[in-house]
Amino acid sequence: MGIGKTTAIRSLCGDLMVDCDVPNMDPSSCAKESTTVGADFGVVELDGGEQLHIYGSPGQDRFDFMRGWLLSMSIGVIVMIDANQPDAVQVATRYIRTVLSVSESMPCMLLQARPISAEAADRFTSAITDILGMPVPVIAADVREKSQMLDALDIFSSLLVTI
Ligand SMILES: Nc1nc2c(ncn2[C@@H]2O[C@H](COP(=O)(O)OP(=O)(O)O)[C@@H](O)[C@H]2O)c(=O)[nH]1
Ligand SMILES: [Mg+2]
Repeated sequence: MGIGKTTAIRSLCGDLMVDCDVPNMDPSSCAKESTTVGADFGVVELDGGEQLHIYGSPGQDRFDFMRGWLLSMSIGVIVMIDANQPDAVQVATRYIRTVLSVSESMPCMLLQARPISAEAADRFTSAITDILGMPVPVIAADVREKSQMLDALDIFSSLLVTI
């Protein structure tokens, strides 16, 4: 909660998005006024007239069923993470394993959504690669900045065309 899913989709899609935010009733877990309780949804118009549909799945365990449903119809997944958090490696690998359990060939990318030092970013990426036994693309972006999110989406799109 609070990593920036809704902000990221709003940056990318502007008015072409629907958010599912409601007041946060669990301020002890996260001091945030609102939280996502459904799948945020937005549309990005791609060059060439195609559309990319983006869904933001809530992260909390009680929304496992929704993640499963969204994954079943996804062509790729971006896992957003704050790599400064002490449990970031465990959390990220758990989400990636969930994605790969649905489809071993699902394009998957990690998005570092909070500023992090180059050393910490390297440590994070190495730890993920060691645990999963495979490299996972990791990029950093400020979700509030449209241009950075478009660059991130560009890199992600290049993973999609390899499937
Ligand atoms: N200070 C700071 N705030 C950020 C950064 N990235 C995102 N935010 C803020 O974090 C909050 C994320 O909220 P939201 O998008 O609703 O998160 P969600 O629960 O994952 O949908 C927003 O208020 C963003 O403006 C960052 O790099 N620095
Ligand atoms: Mg949200």
